[in-house]
Amino acid sequence: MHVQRPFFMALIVTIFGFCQLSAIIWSQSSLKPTPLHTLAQSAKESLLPNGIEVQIGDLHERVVALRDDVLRISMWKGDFAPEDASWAVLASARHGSAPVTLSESEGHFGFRTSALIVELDKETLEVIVRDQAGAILQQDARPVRLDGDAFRIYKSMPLDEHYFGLGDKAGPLDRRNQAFTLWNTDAYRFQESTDPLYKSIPYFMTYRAGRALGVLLDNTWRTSFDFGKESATAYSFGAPGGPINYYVFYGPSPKQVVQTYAWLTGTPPLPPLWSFGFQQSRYSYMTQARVLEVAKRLRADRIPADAIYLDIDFQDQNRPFSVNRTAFPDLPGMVKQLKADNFHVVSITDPHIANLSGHSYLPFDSGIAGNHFVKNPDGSVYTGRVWPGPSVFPDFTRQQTRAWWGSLYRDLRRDGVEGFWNDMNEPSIFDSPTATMPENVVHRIDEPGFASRPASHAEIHAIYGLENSRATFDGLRAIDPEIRPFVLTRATYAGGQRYAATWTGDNSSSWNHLRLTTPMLENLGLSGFAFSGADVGGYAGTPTPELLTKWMEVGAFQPIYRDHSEKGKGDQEPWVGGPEREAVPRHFIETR
Ligand code: NBV
Repeated sequence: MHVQRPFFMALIVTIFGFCQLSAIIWSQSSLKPTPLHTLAQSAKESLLPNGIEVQIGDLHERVVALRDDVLRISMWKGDFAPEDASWAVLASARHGSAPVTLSESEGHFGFRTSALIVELDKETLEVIVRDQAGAILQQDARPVRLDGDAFRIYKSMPLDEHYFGLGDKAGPLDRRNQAFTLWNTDAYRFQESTDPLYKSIPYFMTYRAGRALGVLLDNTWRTSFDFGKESATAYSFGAPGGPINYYVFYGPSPKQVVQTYAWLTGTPPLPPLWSFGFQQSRYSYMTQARVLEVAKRLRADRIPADAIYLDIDFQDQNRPFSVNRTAFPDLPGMVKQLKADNFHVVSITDPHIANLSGHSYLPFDSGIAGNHFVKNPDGSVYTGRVWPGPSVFPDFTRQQTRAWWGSLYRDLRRDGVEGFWNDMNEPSIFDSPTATMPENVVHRIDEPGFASRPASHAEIHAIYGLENSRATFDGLRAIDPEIRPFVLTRATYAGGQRYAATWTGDNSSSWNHLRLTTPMLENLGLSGFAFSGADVGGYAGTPTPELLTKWMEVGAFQPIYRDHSEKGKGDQEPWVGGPEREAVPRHFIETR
């Protein structure tokens, strides 16, 4: 033993030195990437009914075929795969399974479906996806970069490949040469270069040589996507935490990719017919009399409008689910009168509930009684300042909380309000340095399919608006199973199209913003949100008569057609430019 120990020590030192030396050589060589494992470890393959799992050391990579043309790729360290749960991807899709034929070569494990060929590098775990004829559709550009909980996936970026999706990020239609962060943000007066914006839709489509491919990174943390800023030859996506879990799906047509994205994340419900009409809004029509006056003018001027909006000032001191009875003395009467004239009323219902104990404010009292609000790490209820002053925030990751939230719509529904607008649900918070909740605020997930567990706001932030709009949609259906709810949400995540339509937030009354509406709405459409709009005339500022007229024309051909503008600026209704100009929107609304 005495003789052997130094020998073993020397051997270990030699092996260690060799590994280090090879690591240095490998990392310096541009031809061969750094391997994910030491040389002593070799890859083990496990066969699955619909794919393969490969293990090197404690690193696992699993690639399975959910359909012939849909792959799910996941990677994790240690013995336990991440929880198979998703806010976005339907269980029916996640549990899909297509038959595969295994194939192995000297350097690769792999399999083929009737549509795709998959190869996994035995040393680096890099993935290559080919079509049936062997043409490369997607290829890792280097091994997945792992750094603590953070990860980044790099894919080769051919010179002639183009990228679409990620929801309504501003800028050109093609995402190439740009980088984006997904972190839902109240971006008042955003500009073409502003990022992040209101939504997180971690999905994009690649398009090259007539072939389209979809990629959905189902990770709710602060994900980021880089299409050529960091490198001219690789695009990448990653997150500071959460599961390494993405779906790759083949067209070849873009239309098939969008259809498959809908297979994965769901389709929008059929909206009520009236929501396709012209919608008139304003922050805010301050009184009942003003709402009726605007409606009367629309009819008198033969502007065929179908909806009229109540923004936050219809409420008592901006408190959600309350009504300012001085300004709106007879809300049900007003709604009835409007309805008789074929107007449908949409009201805002922000998620921040006024922190008002002892005021008989039902949303607060019942929310506290039901333990429905998100907590600080010390267990106290988290409070942040928004429109009503200090406010508390429903924990929409709990199914009971969503049901409670849904029940709050009973009174407005009884009063005849038909559409509901979920604004400020990034969530936007005024007195926070990050403009939202601290990342250590605690949610308590209680949701079928998920383990019941506490989750940090860092994990939940991206889905707060999604689950808010889901609670609204499901609540409206629970109150009245016969209606087709119209829910308009500002923040959302992939799959949010199942519950709500959306708009692009606080744009500006400028020609550039009018131009931006087209690529923003097209990319939203490619990202599952077929029913979306941008504030016609621009939200911030006052449009010139020329700009308003042109915007009314363009808006007529966009899915949601809503004229909306901010407080304290000039009027923006179709008649403000005088009778000659007003004839233009009338014509285009009629055409629509
Ligand atoms: O509720 C007021 C506004 C609303 O009109 C707008 O459409 C939202 O995007 N809301 C933002 C709150 C604050 C605006 C400065």
